[in-house]
Amino acid sequence: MADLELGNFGRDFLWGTATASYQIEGAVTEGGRGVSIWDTFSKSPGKVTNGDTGEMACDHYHRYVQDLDLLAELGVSTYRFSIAWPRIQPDGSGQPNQEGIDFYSRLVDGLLERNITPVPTIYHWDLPQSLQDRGGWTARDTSYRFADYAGIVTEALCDRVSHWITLNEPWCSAWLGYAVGVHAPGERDLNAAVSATHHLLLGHGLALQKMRTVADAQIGITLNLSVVRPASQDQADVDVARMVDGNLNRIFLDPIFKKSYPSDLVSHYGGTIEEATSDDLDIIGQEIDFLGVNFYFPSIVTSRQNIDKARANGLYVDTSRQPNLIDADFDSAGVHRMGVKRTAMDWEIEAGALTELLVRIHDEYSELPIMITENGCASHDYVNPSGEVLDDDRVEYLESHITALSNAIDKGVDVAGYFVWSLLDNFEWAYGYSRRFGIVWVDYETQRRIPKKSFHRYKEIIAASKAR
Ligand code: IFM
Repeated sequence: MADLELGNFGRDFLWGTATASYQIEGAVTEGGRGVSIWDTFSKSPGKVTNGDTGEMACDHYHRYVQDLDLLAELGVSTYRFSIAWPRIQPDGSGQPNQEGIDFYSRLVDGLLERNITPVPTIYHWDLPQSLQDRGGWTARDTSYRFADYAGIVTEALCDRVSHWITLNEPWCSAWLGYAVGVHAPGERDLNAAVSATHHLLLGHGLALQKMRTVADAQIGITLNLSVVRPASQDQADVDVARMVDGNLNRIFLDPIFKKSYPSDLVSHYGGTIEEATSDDLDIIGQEIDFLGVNFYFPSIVTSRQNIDKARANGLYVDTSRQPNLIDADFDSAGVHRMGVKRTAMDWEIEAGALTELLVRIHDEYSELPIMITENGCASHDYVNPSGEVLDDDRVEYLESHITALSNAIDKGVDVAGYFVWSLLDNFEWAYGYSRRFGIVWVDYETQRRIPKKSFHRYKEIIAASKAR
């Protein structure tokens, strides 16, 4: 394997991996944990491939010591995990459940004993069901409940935790959860998604306020962002790409960095966004210490009226499924370029898009440090007769994206860390266990872990970077 050019990564660069509570912990009825929206959703027939649920997942709740040892063997300097809200407040409010706090406290101690910096995400989608029963993220009250919960976990762990992430990918919570309906709670209502977007952002801001009074720490938010390109220079395609970009990127970046919602989206959506007061926007736009970016793939979109033209231009447009609510609203469709490799999620691979995205954030929004809090790919992995998982395509994916990061640093972007998604194969939401993102194979029958080739390659990269 060729050596990567790692000269751009400083000595204190944070090399890590990431996971999330519902995707790995299992033990959903243990330790006083309450019910989350993902427990409910995954048990509803037809929502998750093969009827999979997170009930057992990787059994990390019981096997976390073994998983911490894997991290130590990998040589990471940091680990991003998430805290399950229903373990801390089973019903989403009130007194904390000590057993839940103790679990994360043990996890943090175990990381520190291995010289690994813990980076907890406070919310990675497991909303207590009781709060969903009162409207979930469409209810303003949920933002205040979230801030209380964030205050509780910060107070409990701030003596040992220096880096925090408030929310993971609020776009997915709001738009996949309340508009497209493929994530919990499974609603299909554009207005609900708009309202959830604002309340998630408000919750982030209120949590920041509370956390600042408790801890002197580095606090950020993680967004799933991408470059959105029109399939052609036809005005209809350009207009559609602008709206899709607004829905994915600007609707979060503008309030966080400019204390306003983009005017085109305000006039398109109206509703809760239109009513957002300047007080709300001041809360949302408070200073953060770093921006977390999750990057997987670039997006290329066409106006539906141009689908035939896109096909004639050699692009692939899948029209076998009904357009989801977002596509229907913008009259858009996603396209694929022929000859561009795709992952097992059907996501196009283009590492250069990561450089482009980071330079855009730097030029248009902020020069704050950026952490790539997730990047990785699902592959068609298997254990070969020698007991190995030779995931060469994942190795290639990771190498090319690390190179893309180095290129972004060359162009002046302050990149502070990189977290591979994911340490372990795990519960991939609506896809259940049918998609594997881990650099460690998990045999779900036996819970045996097998480090894949990508684990060994990432270990080499980290060691080489640290040795410079
Ligand atoms: O598994 C998810 C993760 O929970 C959030 N970001 C994207 C990953 C891959 O789909």
